[in-house]
Amino acid sequence: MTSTATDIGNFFHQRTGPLTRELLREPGGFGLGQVPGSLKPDATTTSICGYCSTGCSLNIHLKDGQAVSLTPSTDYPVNLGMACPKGWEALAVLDSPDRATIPLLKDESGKLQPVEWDLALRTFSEKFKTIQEKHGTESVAFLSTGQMPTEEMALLGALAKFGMGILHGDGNTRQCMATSVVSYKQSFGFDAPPYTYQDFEESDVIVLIGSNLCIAHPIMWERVMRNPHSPEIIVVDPRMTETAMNATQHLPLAPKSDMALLYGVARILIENGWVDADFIAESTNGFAEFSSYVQNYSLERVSSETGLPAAEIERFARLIHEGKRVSFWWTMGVNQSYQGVRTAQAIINLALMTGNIGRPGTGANSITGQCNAMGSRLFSNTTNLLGGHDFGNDEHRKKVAGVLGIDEDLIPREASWAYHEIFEGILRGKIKGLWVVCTNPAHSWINQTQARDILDRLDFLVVQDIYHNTETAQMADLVLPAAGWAEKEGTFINSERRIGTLKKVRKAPGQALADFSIFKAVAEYWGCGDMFREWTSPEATFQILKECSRDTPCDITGIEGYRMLDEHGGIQWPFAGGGVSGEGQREENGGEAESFPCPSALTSLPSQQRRLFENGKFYHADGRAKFLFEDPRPLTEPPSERFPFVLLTGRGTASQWHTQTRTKQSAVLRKLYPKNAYVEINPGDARRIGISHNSRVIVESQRGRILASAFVTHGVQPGQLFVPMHYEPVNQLTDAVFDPYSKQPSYKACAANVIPAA
Ligand SMILES: Nc1nc2c(c(=O)[nH]1)N[C@H]1C(S)=C(S)[C@@H](COP(=O)(O)OP(=O)(O)OC[C@H]3O[C@@H](n4cnc5c(=O)[nH]c(N)nc54)[C@H](O)[C@@H]3O)O[C@H]1N2
Ligand SMILES: Nc1nc2c(c(=O)[nH]1)N[C@H]1C(S)=C(S)[C@@H](COP(=O)(O)OP(=O)(O)OC[C@H]3O[C@@H](n4cnc5c(=O)[nH]c(N)nc54)[C@H](O)[C@@H]3O)O[C@H]1N2
Ligand code: SF4
Ligand SMILES: [Mo]
Repeated sequence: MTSTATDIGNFFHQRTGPLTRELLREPGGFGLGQVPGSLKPDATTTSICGYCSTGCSLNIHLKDGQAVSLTPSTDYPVNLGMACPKGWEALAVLDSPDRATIPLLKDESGKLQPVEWDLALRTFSEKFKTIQEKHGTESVAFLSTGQMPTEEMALLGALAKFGMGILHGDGNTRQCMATSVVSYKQSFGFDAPPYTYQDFEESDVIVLIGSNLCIAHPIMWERVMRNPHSPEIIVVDPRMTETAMNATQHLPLAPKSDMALLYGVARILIENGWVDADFIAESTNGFAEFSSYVQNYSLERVSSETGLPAAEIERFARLIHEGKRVSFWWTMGVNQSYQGVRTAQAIINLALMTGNIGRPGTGANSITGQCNAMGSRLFSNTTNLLGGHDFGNDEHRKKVAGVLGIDEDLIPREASWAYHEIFEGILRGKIKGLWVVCTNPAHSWINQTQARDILDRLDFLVVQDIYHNTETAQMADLVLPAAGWAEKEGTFINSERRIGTLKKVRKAPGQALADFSIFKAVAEYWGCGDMFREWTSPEATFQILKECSRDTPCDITGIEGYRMLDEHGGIQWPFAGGGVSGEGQREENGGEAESFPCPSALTSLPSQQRRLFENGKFYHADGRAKFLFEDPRPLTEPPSERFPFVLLTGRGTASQWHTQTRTKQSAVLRKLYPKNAYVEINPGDARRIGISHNSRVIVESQRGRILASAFVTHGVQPGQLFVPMHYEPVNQLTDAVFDPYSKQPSYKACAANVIPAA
C-alpha cells in the first residue's frame, strides 16, 4: 500500500545514506516535494498525455497544489478539446496498490523484499560492476522506452553509454518504429516524418495502410472526421477494422502482400502517365530503375498475390491520380513485418512519384505509437547518438562530446546491438546484466516463452517501473520504483514532430522517484556523477539537448525553454529560430560536410502547423529522395496443415494500452474492454470447427497454446485469426522473425490453429 509523505520523510531521515539525502533535497528530486513553485496551488496547468503519440494536451486542475481532475485542452493545435478514454482516465490509473513505492531486492529465498534506496543503489552498482569486471563492460545492457520524457531518455542513454561503459542499449521503439526510422533514413536521408496533423483535414484522398486509427489514434481519427473535403478514405488492412468500416474503400489484402499491391499501383500510375514528372526529375533519384522494376507487377499477378479484385486495385490507383492532395499514412501493419522497410518505402515511392509530399494534405507519413517514440528516435542515445547523430561518425562524436564537455573517447564508435541481438547476447552468455526501464518485455517481446527463458538466464535483472508487479518486474532481482506521468516533468515529441511539456502535478507515492532522479542517483553511486553536473533538472537537460541538435535536420535551438513550448501550443522540429540560416551541416557516411536544407527553420516565431520538404529538398547530400525497392518475400511461416490459419495481432480497443499495467488500474477503462483474451475468427471457419460465439477455445502455434474466448466476426477473413496484444499470453504464439534492415519484430503474421477448449 502507498505510504504517506510523512512516513517517507521519516524513513529517509532515519535510514538513508548521505548521498540519498542530498538527492532528496534536489528540486524535482525524490518526488516528495510540492508541485513546482511556478504553479499556483489552485491553478490549472497543462500536460501532454502520456499514452499515445497523438500528443493531446490535457488541462490539469489543481487543488492545494495537487491534481484533482483533468479536461482536454480546447486551444491546443493537436486535440482541439478532445481526448480518448485513456486520456480522461490518465490520473486515475496512478492511484493503485500495484504502484511501486519502495525499492525491492530479491533475498536469498528468491523473494522480493523492500529495501532502502541506499541499499538498492549500492547493490545496483556493485552487481553491475562485478559483472563488468568479470565479463567485460559490454556484459551489461539496458532496454528503454518511447514512453519517458526526452530528457530522461537522454540522461539514461548518456549515463549508460558514457558513464557506465555500457555499449548495448535498445528500446521498445524497436518493436514499433525501427522500420519507419530506417525507411526514412534510406529514402530521405534523415528520420523525418514530414507531416502535420492539419494534413488529415486538408487531404482529399487519405490512404491508411496497416493503421487502425479509430482504435489506436482516436483523436487523429477525429481530425480526419473534421476534414471538410469529403475525402476518399482508403484503408488497406486484412481485417475489416473499425477504421475500415468508415472507409470509402477497404482493401482487405492477404497479410504481407502490401508490396505487391503498392508496386502494382505504381505500375498502373506509370502506365497511365499519372506521375509528377517535374517533381521526379528535380527531387528524386532512381525512378527509371523503379519504373522498369514495377513492370513485373501485372494486374493479374497483383490480384492473385493480394487476393483483391483487379477492379479494386485499379480503382485505388485512379483515386490516387484523381486526388489533388493525397496523403499516405502507415503504422504497425507495415512496420511489424519481416519486410517492413521495403513496404514502407513502397508507400514512400507512391508519394514521391505523384509529387504528394511537401504540400498541404499530402505526405508519406509514418504514424508513431508511444507518446515519445519520436523523442526516443532522436535523443535516447540508443540507435542514434544524441540528436540524430551517428556513433560511427568522428565529427558527430566530437560535436556531442564538446556539448557535453566529456572526453570523446567515452562515446562508443559503434551502434548498439538491436533488441533481439541483446536477447541473443544473453543466450550466448555475452550479456549477464540487464536494466529494463519503462517497458515490459516479458509480456510484449516476441516469442514469449523463449524471451522469458532468456531473461531468466541473467545474473542480475533490474526493472524500473511505476508498478511493482509487471510481468518483467516479477522476474527482477531489483525493482526500482519510478514516478509516473503527472509526477514529474519533461517533454514529449509527438507524431508530427511537436514538442510539448508535461508537468509535475502530484506527488509520487511512497519513495517512488522520477526516472530522472533515479538516473542521477545511479550516476552518483556509480561514481560518474560529475559527468552530469550540468544536468541539474529536466529543463537544464533540455538546454543541453538543444545544443546537441544544432545544425541538424531536427535543430531545436530556437526553442527558448519549456515556457515557450507552452505559449505556442508546442513547437514542431525543426525550429532553429531567427538569426540561423536555413542551411545546416551534416555529413553522410563520414564524408565531406554537406549543407542540407533545414525546412522552415528560418522563422523566428513558430507557426502551429509546419511540414517538411516544402522546397522539394531532402536530406541526402544531393538533396534528393531515393526510390528503393526489392522483391517481396513469402510469409516467413506460411499456414500448414497443422497450423492452417494466419494469426494477426494488434490493438484491441481504444481503452487498452499495451501490456495493460496502466489501463487495467481504471475501473472506467476496465468496463470498456473484454476482461479476458479473445480471438477474432470468421463465421465460416467457426462453424466448420464447431466454435460458437463466446465459447472457450485454444489458439496454438508452434511455440505455445493459449486459452481465449471466440469472437466470431466477419471482420476477419476466412483463414485468418486476430488476437489483441493486450493479454499476457499473446506473445507465446508469435514467431521471432525480424526485418533484416530495421531488425523490427514481425508480430503481425505467423501460422496458428484454433480448436474448441475441452
Ligand atoms: N488504444 C491503444 N492505442 C494505441 C496503443 C495501444 O496499445 N492501445 N499503442 C500505441 C502504439 S505504441 C502503436 S505502435 C500504435 C499502433 O497502431 P496501429 O498500427 O494502428 O495498430 P495495430 O492494431 O497494431 O495494427 C494496425 C493494423 O495492422 C493490420 N495488419 C496486420 N497485418 C497487416 C498486413 O500485412 N498489411 C496491412 N496493410 N495491415 C496489416 C492489423 O489488422 C491492424 O488492424 O498504437 C498506439 N495507440
Ligand atoms: N503480439 C504483439 N506484440 C506487440 C505488439 C503487437 O502489435 N503485437 N506491439 C509492440 C509495440 S508497437 C510496442 S510499442 C510494445 C509495447 O510494449 P511495452 O513497452 O512492453 O508495453 P507497455 O505496457 O507500454 O510497458 C511500459 C511499461 O512502463 C511502465 N511505465 C509507465 N510509465 C512509466 C514511467 O514514467 N517510468 C517508468 N520507469 N516506467 C513507466 C508501465 O507500467 C509498463 O510496465 O509492444 C509490442 N508488442
Ligand atoms: S488519443 Fe492518445 S494522446 Fe490523445 S488522449 Fe488518447 S491516448 Fe492520450
Ligand atoms: Mo508501438
